[in-house]
Amino acid sequence: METLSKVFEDKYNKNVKDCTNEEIYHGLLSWTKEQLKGRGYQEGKKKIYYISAEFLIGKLLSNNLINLGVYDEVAKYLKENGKELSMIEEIEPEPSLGNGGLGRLAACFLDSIATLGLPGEGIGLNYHLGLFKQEFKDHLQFETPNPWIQPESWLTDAGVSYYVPFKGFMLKSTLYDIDVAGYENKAIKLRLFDIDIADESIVGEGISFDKRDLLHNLTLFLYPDDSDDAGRKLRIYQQYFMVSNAAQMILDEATAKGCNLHDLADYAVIQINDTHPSMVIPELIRLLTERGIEFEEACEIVSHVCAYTNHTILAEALEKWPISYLEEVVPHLMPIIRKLDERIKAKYPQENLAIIDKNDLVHMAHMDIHYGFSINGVASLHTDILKETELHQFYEIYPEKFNNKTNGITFRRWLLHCNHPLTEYITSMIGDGFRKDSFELDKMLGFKGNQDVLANILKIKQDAKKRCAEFIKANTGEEINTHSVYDIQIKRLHEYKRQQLNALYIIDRYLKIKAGEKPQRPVTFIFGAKAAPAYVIAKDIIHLLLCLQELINNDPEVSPYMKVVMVENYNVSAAEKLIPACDISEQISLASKEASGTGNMKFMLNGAVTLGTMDGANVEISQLVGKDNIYIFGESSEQVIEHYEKADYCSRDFYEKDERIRRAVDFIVGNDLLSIGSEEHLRRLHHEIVSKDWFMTLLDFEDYAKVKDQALSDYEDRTAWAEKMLVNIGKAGYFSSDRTIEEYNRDIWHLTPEK
Ligand code: DL6
Repeated sequence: METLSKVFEDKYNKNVKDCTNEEIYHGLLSWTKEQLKGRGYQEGKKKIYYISAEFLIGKLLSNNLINLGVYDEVAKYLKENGKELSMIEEIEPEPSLGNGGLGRLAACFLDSIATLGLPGEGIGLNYHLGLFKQEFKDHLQFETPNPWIQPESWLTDAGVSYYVPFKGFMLKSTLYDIDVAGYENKAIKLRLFDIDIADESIVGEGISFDKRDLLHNLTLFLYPDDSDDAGRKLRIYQQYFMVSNAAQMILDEATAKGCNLHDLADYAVIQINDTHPSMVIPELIRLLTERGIEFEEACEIVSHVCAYTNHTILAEALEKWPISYLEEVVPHLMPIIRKLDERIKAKYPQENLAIIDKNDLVHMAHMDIHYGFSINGVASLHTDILKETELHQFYEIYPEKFNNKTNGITFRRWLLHCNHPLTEYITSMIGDGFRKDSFELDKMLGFKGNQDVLANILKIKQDAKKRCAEFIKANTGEEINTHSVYDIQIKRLHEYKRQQLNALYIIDRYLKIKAGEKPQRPVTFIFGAKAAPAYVIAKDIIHLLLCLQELINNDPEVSPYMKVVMVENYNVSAAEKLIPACDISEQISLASKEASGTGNMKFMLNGAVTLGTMDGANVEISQLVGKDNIYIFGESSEQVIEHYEKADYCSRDFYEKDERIRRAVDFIVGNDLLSIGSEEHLRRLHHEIVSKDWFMTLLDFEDYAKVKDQALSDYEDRTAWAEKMLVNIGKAGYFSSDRTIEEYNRDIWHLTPEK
């Protein structure tokens, strides 16, 4: 730690003992950046360029120290000098450069690409303000700016710039790099393009700003509110800026290594993460033709370089841009897109295969599928649904392009960093091989009947619950009972994820307690979620949860038996505190709608038991742990898809026929909640559930309540529950993103790892 001590002396002329936590953070930041550089970068002839509009990297200090293999040493050195690394971690601002699963997956993938020694880079945008900061006032969500870039940060100016052409003007980019350390391996770079003239001062009340002021707003926000035309066009500006920079850089790097452009596929493979980067296809074709390659050959070259990952089957999330918007923003791409479409129409005249449809909408995913060489879903059920239903017409013509890559999570962040006690315990039981070969976790299963091991696992969970209660107290002001069951649902707020189903269960339980049915053990229902600023019903659901929190936690007759807490400004750092403490992991999306989920994997790895539908990766979790170690409820994806096809689901029927459901739903607009919350929000939500309920909440209510009650009752047999925890931990090895990235490389990228 000599070099580290020297940093504090040189930078502040002080001994570490006398430094403030802020000074220590900044000293550690510059020291860690040096260590990362010293490691060197993964190199190789062919590189993977993972292009994504989101990289939800979270705080980086501790993760980098872990991957550099110096975490314990640094923590010990600080302790010896009277400082706590956990306090220093708190100083770091969180880069929230993503919304949820898709962005967090991209961050996990970078960690695994580096760890496996693959030459690669992430490419995205350097948003000055990450996903908004969420504040609760009057039981409502408000959004405020979320800056994360300080004068000293993880960003390094790469000294690289490109000019990006838009209609009538050019924008010059600046490239910033963030080094991502491999676990005990070299680093790779996350490359974030920016404009120097972005201006945070144009942000007005909340997060409002002039969406047409492109010269100042282009890289200001992750996902500008796209509920109006100006917001949607700004997205196209952002997306094109990202991919034009990426394409120029990729071609430059390849040519510098000796590529003659005809052989680009030997130098570069591009993973298009959802459709946000899809314009890279016509942009690469444009640049190749500018550099003298014939259009037909350029199409052929690009088709061997680009691969597409689909992350959703929600129709509204599959981007379709009006031609008129593209003409306005990137007119030079439209002739190329039209030609790409004509080539397809000449071969496949069916309307549902077209890139440009009869309403003049450009289907970005269709372009990816026709002109990419691989298309993958992110969990086995999701890929099956893509093949059989959503993208069936494409599967019929390109069966060889379709493949599944079940998502994964990096264990460095989601176990080693967020749960030191469990990591140390596992290491003491099975050695540290699991850190590099996650399947070694399986060895934990050998201790299934061992009472001491089970008791230790329960103790580790209990300690995590205590730490989590402190976090909740600080975040929400609520005191929670650490001997209650922690039932946790943390994820984006979306109707398909069905936080409202959980809310109805909470109301039902509240009514039972009021009627004298006192449960033997209290339950704490914990939520964390941000709603997209323009998503009205999602915000209404947050309002309901906050009103329930107020009502229930302040009712002396009920609060000893149950509490509700909604964590404010849920983000990666909050997830790291909540996940180790969870008993029951709520994964209750309507079957067929959650492409995969990755929170489900983080929870199981930390010894929570899943309560979920047969959706996304829950299906694979249930196959791995077996039915005794997971709680499954609700209709299957086949049944749900059939309801949609026949249009035979009517929520009002459930509401009218089932007294229990009606009482819970009507409670939303009863006097208890109306006296706390806003009538407008609560009535709108009530109406939505009774007369629309697009994601079939009421269909699954009865089974959900039954299975959840069963889980809560099983929790009382502490030894049997600890066995379920052990099985979940032991079987989590499959969900390491190292496994996922190995599969991407084996089937799609074909890179040679550096040893
Ligand atoms: O693949 C990562 C992640 C999945 O785990 C989630 O199930 C899925 O919802 C998410 N997809 C998106 C894209 N848009 N939508 N909705 O965020 O990807």
